[in-house]
Amino acid sequence: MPAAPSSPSSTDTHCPYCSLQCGMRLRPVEPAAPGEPAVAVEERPDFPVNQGALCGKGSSAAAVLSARARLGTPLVRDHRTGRLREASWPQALERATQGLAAAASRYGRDAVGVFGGGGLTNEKAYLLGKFARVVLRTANIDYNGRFCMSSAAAAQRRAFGLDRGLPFPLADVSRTGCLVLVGANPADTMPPAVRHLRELREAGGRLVVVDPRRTRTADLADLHLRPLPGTDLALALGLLHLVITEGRVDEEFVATRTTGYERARAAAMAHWPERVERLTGVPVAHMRRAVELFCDAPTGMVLTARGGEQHSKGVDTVGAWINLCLATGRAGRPRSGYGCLTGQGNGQGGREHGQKADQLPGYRAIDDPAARAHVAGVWGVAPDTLPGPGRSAYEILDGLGTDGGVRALLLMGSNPAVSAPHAGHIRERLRALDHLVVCDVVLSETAELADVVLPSAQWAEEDGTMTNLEGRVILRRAALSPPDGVRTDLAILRALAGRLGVGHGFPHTAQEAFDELRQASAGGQADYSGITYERVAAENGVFWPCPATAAGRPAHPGTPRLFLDRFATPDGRARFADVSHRPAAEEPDADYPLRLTTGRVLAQYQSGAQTRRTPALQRAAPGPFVELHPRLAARLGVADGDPLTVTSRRGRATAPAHVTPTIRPDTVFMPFHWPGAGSANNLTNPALDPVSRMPEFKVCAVRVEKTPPGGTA
Ligand SMILES: Nc1nc2c(c(=O)[nH]1)N[C@H]1C(S)=C(S)[C@@H](COP(=O)(O)OP(=O)(O)OC[C@H]3O[C@@H](n4cnc5c(=O)[nH]c(N)nc54)[C@H](O)[C@@H]3O)O[C@H]1N2
Ligand SMILES: Nc1nc2c(c(=O)[nH]1)N[C@H]1C(S)=C(S)[C@@H](COP(=O)(O)OP(=O)(O)OC[C@H]3O[C@@H](n4cnc5c(=O)[nH]c(N)nc54)[C@H](O)[C@@H]3O)O[C@H]1N2
Ligand code: SF4
Ligand SMILES: [Mo]
Repeated sequence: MPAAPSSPSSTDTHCPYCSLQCGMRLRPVEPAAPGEPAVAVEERPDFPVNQGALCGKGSSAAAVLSARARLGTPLVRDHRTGRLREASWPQALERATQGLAAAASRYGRDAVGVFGGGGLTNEKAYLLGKFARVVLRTANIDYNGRFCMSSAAAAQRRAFGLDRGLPFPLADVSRTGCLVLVGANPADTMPPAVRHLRELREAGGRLVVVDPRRTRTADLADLHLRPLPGTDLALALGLLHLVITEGRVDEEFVATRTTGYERARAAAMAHWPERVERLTGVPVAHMRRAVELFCDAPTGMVLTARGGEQHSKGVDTVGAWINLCLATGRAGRPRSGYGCLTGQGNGQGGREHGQKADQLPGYRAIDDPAARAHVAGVWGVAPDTLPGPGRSAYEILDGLGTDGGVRALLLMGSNPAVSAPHAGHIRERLRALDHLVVCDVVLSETAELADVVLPSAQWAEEDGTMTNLEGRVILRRAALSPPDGVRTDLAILRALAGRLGVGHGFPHTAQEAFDELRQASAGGQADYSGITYERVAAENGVFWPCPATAAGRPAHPGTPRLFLDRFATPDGRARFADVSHRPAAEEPDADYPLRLTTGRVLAQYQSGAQTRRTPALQRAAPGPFVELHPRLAARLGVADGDPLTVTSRRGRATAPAHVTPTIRPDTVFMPFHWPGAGSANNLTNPALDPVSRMPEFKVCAVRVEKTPPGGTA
């Protein structure tokens, strides 16, 4: 679809926040006051994912560009006072590189770590990975995407041989027969996507929502299943059991396009409906109804998000939902399939191009000799100088400042002091570092702990590509120049590399970085070599894989839909997962009798670093709360608004009660967007999935008490 014409002075670009990467237009305006942004956000109806619609975060995104909200100069920690003070760029860069180099020479190269973010552009993620492997030569680089869709990625890889959030454009969702949303609340987390759900319903399609809470998304559904947090694996097995016993297996699809069915079938047979009802709390009648809706429809999709994935069994849980799709032939066919709603703006591209501990650009495995040789060739280094796989995000954070752990950390695009599980412990670990360098646009809670803070330019001030939840590579264009005193992340990496003795290979422009990334990705699974800035702009995004073609040949069109002919496994068949129910890492007991689950609210984004600085959003969602059912509230003698203390084995959080019948009586919910006393991550359990290393954000055991006047319970 051609891009709609924009007025000569306005810039077509995309939202700085979530993985929809909604199209928007930035129009130059006279700043309302000195230091206020010189652009206004406007609709851009030609972008097919959001068709002009924006949520409140997108429409208020210009606020974070204002001088009031953000960092305007580098900061270094003063040895005498212990406080951060303003510094010049040369001073700050010198201090930053000295600290990194000192740790490497004292403890070895792997004692220097890099922690990235899924909000960074492809170009930044690529150069951050290159910086770690070529300049620091450390194995220990990982990113916050590990906390996001790593379980779905691992499960998709296991089943399909490839992982791309959605294997089809988001708009296909409105044309399927029955959509099952597992642990996803797009009405709050991706509001413009709701139009596709509405279109689905208008076209006669069915919607099933699986969530322990009756969310605004569940309100749109034909059927709402409310499992106990942490029991989706059992639920999916129970549904497969019914599919089998009711004779609804697509035998022909199973025989011709899959492997491993027999074991999956045996596991499902051990999860009979009554057993699953006991484990999940979902009545057998509701399970039967779900199977009826899913199998009676001619086509079907299952999409998972963090509710089903952020578990110490997240990979197996997603595997069980994929099994359901495979057994019913709802995969690798038009209007059918499994997909993951990725979360951050570039959660997808961020891992494809080298921020993940075990991956090189192009979605290549870092322990594959051919992959190493290819990427080393592009980087002009010997393959054996490239480090091997490093530790995962939580494991890096957990080991900070310890023997054998990371002693100096470069952090770009994440705020783990608020967003990591067991965050009280992680804040201690961050403080125990010899040296912490944070590149951010604001003084985040993590930047407050740093030795050096480098102020970065942001989305509207620089070019760069992002890969949205559909695997569509889109282009953000600079609409403004960065304020004085602020540098782009690309310029920061180039300066750090230069001071650490690598004076080349860190380009000046994002487009040069992208052209190198294309070469590095060529021949890999996530092949971007045929994608150019010009094409992305002209075609409203290009879906990977998109290999370059020989001169004179037509360009590759990109791949909006995957797996229609074959899956990306060596034999072309999808693999059933051999999975069985297991309990959460921490189940309730007499001391901690309730389940806590955590998630998001509409008006705040992640650790809140940006949205808490946006006045309209902060007014809409000013602070944390504890959602609990009226029956539980009555049992605890709690009224709406009463101050509550929530305690887990790891810590305590205090926040007002929000009494609502939309939650299960055995479960409480807290959003995680705020630091301080009400921070949900004071409580969460860092138990990791054995394959994806995803922490169990979505379930731990807690006690809830009314906070007595003047103190904690
Ligand atoms: N407003 C807003 N939007 C965002 C973000 C944000 O911070 N704020 N972040 C972005 C990012 S990075 C991400 S990853 C996405 C996340 O998007 P979502 O996954 O939609 O968001 P969550 O609120 O984390 O979780 C979704 C639902 O999972 C449910 N849930 C909790 N435990 C369980 C369980 O055990 N099983 C099941 N089935 N469901 C459970 C919760 O009740 C919640 O309604 O949102 C993106 N969009
Ligand atoms: N309890 C609980 N905890 C969770 C979750 C949950 O569901 N429950 N969800 C997890 C998930 S899915 C995620 S994705 C994580 C996210 O949690 P975080 O990784 O903390 O994500 P953000 O808050 O978006 O942090 C991004 C930081 O980068 C900065 N930034 C933005 N743009 C740029 C840029 O271009 N350059 C630089 N240098 N900095 C930039 C922002 O100001 C901000 O400080 O939280 C996880 N934590
Ligand atoms: S849904 Fe996501 S991408 Fe779209 S405007 Fe809101 S935050 Fe931005
Ligand atoms: Mo996320």
